[in-house]
Amino acid sequence: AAKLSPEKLLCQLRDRVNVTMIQGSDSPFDTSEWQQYLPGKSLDETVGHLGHCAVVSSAGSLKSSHLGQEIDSHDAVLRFNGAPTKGFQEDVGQKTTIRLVNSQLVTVEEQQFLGEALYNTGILIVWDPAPYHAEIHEWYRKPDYNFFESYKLYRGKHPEQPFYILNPKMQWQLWDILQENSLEHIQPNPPSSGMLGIVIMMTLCDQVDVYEFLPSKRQTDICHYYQKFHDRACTMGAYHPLLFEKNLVKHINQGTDEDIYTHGKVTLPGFRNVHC
Ligand code: NCC
Repeated sequence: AAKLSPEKLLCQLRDRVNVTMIQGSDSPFDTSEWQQYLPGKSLDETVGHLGHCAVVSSAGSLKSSHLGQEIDSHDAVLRFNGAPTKGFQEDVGQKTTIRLVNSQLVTVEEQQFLGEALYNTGILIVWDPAPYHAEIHEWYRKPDYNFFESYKLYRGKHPEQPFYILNPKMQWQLWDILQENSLEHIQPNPPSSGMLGIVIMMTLCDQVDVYEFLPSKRQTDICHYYQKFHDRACTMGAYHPLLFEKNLVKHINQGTDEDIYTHGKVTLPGFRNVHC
């Protein structure tokens, strides 16, 4: 597969990746039971028009980065899974506008998810790995992790907090573009939360700065900035096609290599600023 130019690749992402949240009108969620749980407002309506946005990976290389102030200067900040701000403000900031969580966390770590205050700030979005280009009904019958009950419990406890379910079709639309632009065969597993979060913010914001997705000079085998645990697979990928995601993001970066090296920072245009 020939590599597309960065401009063409941005157009492919803009035109082929459909970022949508499950709505009460989407069968099989169009039941009175689901109506009471799914948010009434769309994500667009909830966030409004966003200018400069930041996506903060959970990488260990954020440690001692002192990027907190810079990250918080953005209009909106997206974080992942259980990544905390408390105690780490100096490096990762304290603003959380959106938190993207995977279904494994919501299900397997249900006690923490329902109990820990860190989840109560901002807008929550949960996603679940679906079979390749599966119909929404097929996915609904057999999700990777059955997070639906936990979602409902959380909604019952925090009815005022916007909490969306990402429409699973997005992950494979994005995966197809990753595969088409890679010379190797990619394992058929969905993109990481990191890559999904980057594309979600590109749909909502004018400009997106991504921190420590492409590792800086602080690159380390420490998996997360908030844990002591070492595993190179966190940065390079095992289940998720992380390496291919990072190559693609590098290709469409509009910032400088110096910014990657010193800040682990990549700058991407929002889709409304992509002209095809
Ligand atoms: O680790 P995780 O990811 O929560 O990290 C969020 C995103 O940050 C980017 N990242 C992270 C660490 C690192 N050293 N380099 C990075 O680039 C990645 O883009 C990553 O997606 C996930 O994607 O949802 C993931 O979730 C964890 C785990 O389920 C959650 O943290 C909840 O506990 C997965 N780990 C395990 O299952 C053990 C991880 O594989 C993917």
